[in-house]
Amino acid sequence: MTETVAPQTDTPTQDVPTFDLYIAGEWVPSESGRTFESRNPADRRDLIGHFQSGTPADVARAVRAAETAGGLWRRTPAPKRGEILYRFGQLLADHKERLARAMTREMGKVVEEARGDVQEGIDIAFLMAGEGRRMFGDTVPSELPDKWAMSIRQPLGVAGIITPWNFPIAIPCWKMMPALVAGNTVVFKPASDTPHCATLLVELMAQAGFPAGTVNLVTGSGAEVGDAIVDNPDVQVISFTGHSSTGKRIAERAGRRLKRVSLELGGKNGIVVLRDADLDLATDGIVWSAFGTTGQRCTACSRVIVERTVLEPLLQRLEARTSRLRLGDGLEPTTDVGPLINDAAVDKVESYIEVGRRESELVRGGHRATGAGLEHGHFFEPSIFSRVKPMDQIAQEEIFGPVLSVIPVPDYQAAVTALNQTRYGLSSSIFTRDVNIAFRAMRDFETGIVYVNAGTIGAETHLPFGGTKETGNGHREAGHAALDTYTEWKSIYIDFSGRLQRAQIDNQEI
Ligand code: UN1
Repeated sequence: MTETVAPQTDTPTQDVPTFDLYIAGEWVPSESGRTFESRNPADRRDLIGHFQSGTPADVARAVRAAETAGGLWRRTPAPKRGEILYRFGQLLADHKERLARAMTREMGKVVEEARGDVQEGIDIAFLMAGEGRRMFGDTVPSELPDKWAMSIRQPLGVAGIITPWNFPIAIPCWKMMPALVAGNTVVFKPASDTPHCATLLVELMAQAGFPAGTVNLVTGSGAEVGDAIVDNPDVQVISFTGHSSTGKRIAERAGRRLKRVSLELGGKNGIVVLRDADLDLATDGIVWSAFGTTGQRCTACSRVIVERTVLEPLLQRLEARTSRLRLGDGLEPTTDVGPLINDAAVDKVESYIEVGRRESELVRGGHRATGAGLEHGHFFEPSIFSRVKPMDQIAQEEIFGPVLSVIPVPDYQAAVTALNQTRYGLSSSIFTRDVNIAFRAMRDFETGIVYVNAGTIGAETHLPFGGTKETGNGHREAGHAALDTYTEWKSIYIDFSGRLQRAQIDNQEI
């Protein structure tokens, strides 16, 4: 890590690299002539690089390139497209360690988790590569003799991919792999906090052999680049993961043009712990889900809903385990919890701590962490509130940091009510040894993902990922459900009878 204090200006310094946009198979500067910085959240003195501040004109160029490339790409047989995805997945695997370390440096998660993030990219690349040889449609009998009926998936055209910083390799891959294998081309706008990861990813995509123009990278702000992608009439589908308010705005703007929009938004994920649960196991699941990735996952657990009779023993375990978590640079092998992404995130967490202090009882943490080695980063102590009520503000709003609310309830039924009393519905979990209750929970929990005797994080790439209510707008990522976002159905009828046959009219009664 460099000790140099880099100036906070737009002027590239000599020893810090400047990265370009990737449009039509070429690395090119933005027409703006401006750049922005990416810095290490564990040590703000560490300047990673200067990145192009893209503009609407850059987006227009990228969309034109994607449209042009789409003509050939959609006609390339899907198994051949899949072969490029296989090559890309293998390249990700070959470069896993380098990417993981770059990720930790740029967004802070501990390197073991960063490896998992890259692995998720590899998994979806291989899964979608296989879709090149499946991509099933339906072949059904016609109601008329000598007539064939079937449906096939067709690509939509240009996909606008707008991604967050918390899974800077996995989430772009979740979106781009199904889009590409289905025959779409892509304009990719990564979060402004993680342009380096995005650049490394696109470098490998180019190396894997995606033809020029099929993948285009435009870095820059949401206001300049994101909005231009959403508003461009030649972008047919937008996939966005991020904040709910941004997602709603995107849906409104895109709705005016009847664009397809897939949204993956907030969460307020809860873990229910019943009196018969294995409390040590539950503690492991809660601590991992609440403080892993410093609480910055859409799937992070921010609420524990516990049957009152086991509140005290569970709290004791949670406090003991949390007090042993070591904060630090995620590249250090001793670190359990890395920094928050930026200053604004620290301010937000701190303001919720104040809210929580008024509403309930802070039993652990609650401060910015500034000990030795932490003074130049965005560190915050893992924090626990107890005796939280289901409708308290800290139990309702997404904090996206290491803050856990423990909510005591009298019984299972009250736990279900509390769990579902939120506007989000991404992930949930229950710890119990009672198989009947476990099955009831699978039925009763109003979330897109339910875990039994495990935490709320760690979804695998071959099942649908997404949530109910305000977590999204009904679409799912990952699994073969992901193809639904990036394709539309075409139904095809082939009449080989040699005469006019009228459906619904000429089909004889028998
Ligand atoms: C996210 O935080 O947006 O299930 C994605 C998980 C990860 C993906 C999280 N596989 O926790």
